Amino acid sequence: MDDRDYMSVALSHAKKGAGKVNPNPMVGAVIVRDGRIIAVGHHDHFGGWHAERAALEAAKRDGVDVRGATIYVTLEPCCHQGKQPPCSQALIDAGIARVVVGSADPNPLVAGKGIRQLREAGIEVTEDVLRDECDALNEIFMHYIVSHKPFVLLKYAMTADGKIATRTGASRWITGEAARHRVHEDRGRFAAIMVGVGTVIADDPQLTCRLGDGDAGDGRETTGHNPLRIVCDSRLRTPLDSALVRTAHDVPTIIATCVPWNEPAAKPYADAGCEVLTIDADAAGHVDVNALATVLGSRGIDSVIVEGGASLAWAALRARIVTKIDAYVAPKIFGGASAPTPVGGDGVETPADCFRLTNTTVETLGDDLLIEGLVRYD
Ligand code: AOF
Ligand code: ZN
Repeated sequence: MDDRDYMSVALSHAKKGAGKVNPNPMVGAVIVRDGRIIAVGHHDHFGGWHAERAALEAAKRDGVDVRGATIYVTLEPCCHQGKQPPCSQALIDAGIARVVVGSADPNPLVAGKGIRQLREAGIEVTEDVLRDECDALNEIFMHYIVSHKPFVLLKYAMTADGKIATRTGASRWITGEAARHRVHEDRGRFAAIMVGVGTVIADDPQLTCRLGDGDAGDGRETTGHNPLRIVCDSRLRTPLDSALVRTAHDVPTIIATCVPWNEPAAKPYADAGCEVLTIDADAAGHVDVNALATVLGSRGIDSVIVEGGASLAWAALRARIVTKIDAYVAPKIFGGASAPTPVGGDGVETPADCFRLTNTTVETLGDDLLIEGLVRYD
């Protein structure tokens, strides 16, 4: 086992915090001495012990001595007093001899100071081990901690001829099991999921995280962390008997609307357990999604999946709030001049006006393809 192998173990522990630590990062730690892993830890939930502390406590519990040992941490140890005491000091006090770090922490309260403090105390520090993997795991944290705006993932599933439904509006299912499993995994790690009211009316989705075999919207037990559900509904057209409203007492649900929250029309939604969040209208009279993203960010919502439909996708792109796009492509053709496509609105005028993706990757999931890319605004 070399440094990369131990960091890889630390990464696997970090992932246990998925969906529970937001808006904090997922962090894992592994303590090694004489080529043996003597303790492991991870940041388990928001406000809980940091990974380093969890590993040190595990060692203490098992009666193992960590003096002179090496610790592998997926993120630079913090050096500030937050909800938890600084990890850098804890490592110094514990007599750790070497610290191996994956990602640098862009949090302005840390940003290199954690590592400097360790070095000043005479601890050997190795940086950037599996840096790309560690950075990728915390793409949400890295974005949110500096921008204070949620990381927005625009996700859609379409046929090879670019349709998200048939001409009759039927869309279940376009992609197969493996692709749908990935979508539910994302729902488990993102803080919120957003749809337009048109999607609620057309599909009556549940928008919960169901990591079972398939999800037919059949009310099967949910598993995993359910994201906060948000409907962009400028005029309060969400059906009161929709699955979202009916389950709002169990799964947090926001209706973002231009209707004032204290209007009589808003009351039945509030009575059903929804939060009616009034947001100014944009130029087209819809909920201003940029203003909405700012409000969500200020509430600690670090990540949102935009899951349909076409007008919301366009509004989010035009407002420049989309960070990343996940385009699932199924090897099928629906055809139909009126069958809907993923991004609606007015669209751009010339090819040169397009939204471009960078850092693109293509993955095969069962019979389907997943094309991923970051949106470049310039
Ligand atoms: C670490 N190890 O496991 C985590 C770190 O409010 P607090 O005390 O939980 O601090 C949160 C900040 O600490 C967070 O923004 C990030 O910079 C860092 N998270 N650091 O050394 C950990 N979760
Ligand atoms: Zn810490």
